Amino acid sequence: MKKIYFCGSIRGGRDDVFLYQRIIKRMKDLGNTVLTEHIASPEVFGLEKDKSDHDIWVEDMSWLKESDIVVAECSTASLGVGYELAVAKTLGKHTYVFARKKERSSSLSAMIAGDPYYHVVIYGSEEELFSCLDTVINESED
Ligand code: 6IA
Repeated sequence: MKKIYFCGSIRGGRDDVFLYQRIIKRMKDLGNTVLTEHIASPEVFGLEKDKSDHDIWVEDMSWLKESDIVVAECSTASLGVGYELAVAKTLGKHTYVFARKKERSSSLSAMIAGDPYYHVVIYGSEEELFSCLDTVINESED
């Protein structure tokens, strides 16, 4: 079972918050621990109001170091998620990046899509997303 650092957009926009909830539930149902469950909270802005940005960064960097794998849902672009992905690479974490297919390609930044370090999955349906998610989590078993 894995400790998973899940990344999803917060200040980048909350359009996919319910998708984040379903992804986190799926990872937990498979028996994993998700270190960053707050990403799926519709009240994240209220929950974090007593924490400074520095506190948030310290806590997140500590969870990132502690994690076994990193999973990011990148359909809503986020500066914070891009930063976390770069740090995850520096730390040598197995890092899986999911983004919805768009008509011609996806909206995923070329800086992530073009870096062979990342395991990138561009999915067409949520069924496909979950099937790939199950596979990558099993693949990453030590
Ligand atoms: O740039 P973004 O805010 O979209 O960055 C989102 C990513 O940064 C997520 O994957 C989180 O791991 C991390 N992050 C950003 N903000 C927070 C946060 N509180 N709490 C925990 N992790 C965060 C923000 C609350 C604030 C807006 C009042």
